[in-house]
Amino acid sequence: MERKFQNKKLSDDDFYSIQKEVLTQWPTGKDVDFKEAVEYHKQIPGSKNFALKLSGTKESSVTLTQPRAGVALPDRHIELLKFLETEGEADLLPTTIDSYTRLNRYKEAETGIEESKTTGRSMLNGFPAVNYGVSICRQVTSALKNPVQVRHGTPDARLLAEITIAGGFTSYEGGGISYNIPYSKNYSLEKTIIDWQYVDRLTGIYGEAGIIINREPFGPLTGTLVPPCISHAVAVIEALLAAEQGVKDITVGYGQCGNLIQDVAAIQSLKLLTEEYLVKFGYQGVNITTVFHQWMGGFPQDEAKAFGVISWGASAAALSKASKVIVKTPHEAMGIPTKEANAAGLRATKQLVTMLRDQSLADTPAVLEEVDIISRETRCILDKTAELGNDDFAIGTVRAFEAGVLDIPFAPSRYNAGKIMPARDNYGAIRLLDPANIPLDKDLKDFHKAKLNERGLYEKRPVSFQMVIDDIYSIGKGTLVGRGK
Ligand code: 8ZB
Repeated sequence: MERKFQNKKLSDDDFYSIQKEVLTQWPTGKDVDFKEAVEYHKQIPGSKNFALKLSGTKESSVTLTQPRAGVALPDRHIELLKFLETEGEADLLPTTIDSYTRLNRYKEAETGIEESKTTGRSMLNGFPAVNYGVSICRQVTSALKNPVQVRHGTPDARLLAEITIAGGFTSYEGGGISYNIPYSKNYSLEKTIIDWQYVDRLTGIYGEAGIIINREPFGPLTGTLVPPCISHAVAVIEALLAAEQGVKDITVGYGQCGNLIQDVAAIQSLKLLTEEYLVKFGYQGVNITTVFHQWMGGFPQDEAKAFGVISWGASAAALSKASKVIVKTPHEAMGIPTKEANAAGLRATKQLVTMLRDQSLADTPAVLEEVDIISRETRCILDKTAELGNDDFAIGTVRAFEAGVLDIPFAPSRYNAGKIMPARDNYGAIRLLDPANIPLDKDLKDFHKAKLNERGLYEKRPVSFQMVIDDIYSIGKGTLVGRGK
């Protein structure tokens, strides 16, 4: 079966013929029964539905907290999530999937499970949901009070989606761009877009059966000096691709840059731009919420300093009025956190999002100015992408990456140009030192140049790649702008 590569809703024939193949990729696939899964979801209380809980934030204006967490064995995993719910006061829960599963290497995941049983500690860096199958996933999701989301980084996430959604998860992270370009070297973009069309269509089919499943493109991309316009363009495109497949509830994301004005403006513009482009391309009735990721770059080793970084992220998340915040832990520089460290990061964050709930920076002139800048930049990229694809965003995206019109900094993929150079301006906002082929208008290019020149003058050194290097390591060393020696 050869389907044309385009941004078009999968036909039932296409979907079900792919499904046959997907569900035989690993033995647990045969336990997926869509009709039975819909009945199962119908008895899950609304308080445990991800989309419903997120939408509740629209009235309350409090940003919900969510950790990352996943271990190899189901009992331990449930214990961990319960701990984060009670001791960490987490509003939303994750299940972070292990790296073997993310690469569809289920045999090795099986070995990891066995080794975890014999050693008594987790030998996988997440929960291998495919190996466990539908009924163990249901043990996890039913053991908790709050909604649970699958968080991973899987280029081909079709079987994982089938199993976990049937397993009672009500939200699924990822997308054909955001789980490819930042994560893989050789995975074709066309292939990952096709495979994520399947995941989105599956979500759409659940929706048509009355079960609303939240979808979340991965906002931070490489987490390394990503200018908001780039991550926004990817988020909007993935929202458009999802909407075409019938997805009705989408959370668009953004990773903290560190400059408060830019961060608040980024979340505001992200929501507005997503809604603008959905309407512009004919998608009605899609509910949009936002997620703010606490600092995704290098962290200080010192736990007290790490709490400083976490709390600044919590503050920016709260002041931006993001619907939810993904929380880091004081063990970030070391690796996978203990459950205690994870809960501590959550509680520090909870303190700030509740303390700051009544403050807003929405109408601050500097924020409004930055909203305007980010929106204009993002539209330049999106409109060029649409043009390259004759208004088809699947085709346009592949062409835009080929042309460097979409270019993600520091991504390993050979499908990414890797030509742009981001750096902080004198106030720590992320700008483009070299926009390469990002199609910004001349006045926007001049704006970036002026911002970098201002920093160069202040630091009495030329604007150069050395600034980029200094900025990558700065937060770990206690500053935001890497001022050099
Ligand atoms: C792209 C996301 C990276 C972040 C955290 C890392 C890092 C990964 C787990 C986890 C808790 C896990 N992360 N796997 N945190 N439990 N199994 O995701 O530390 O912050």
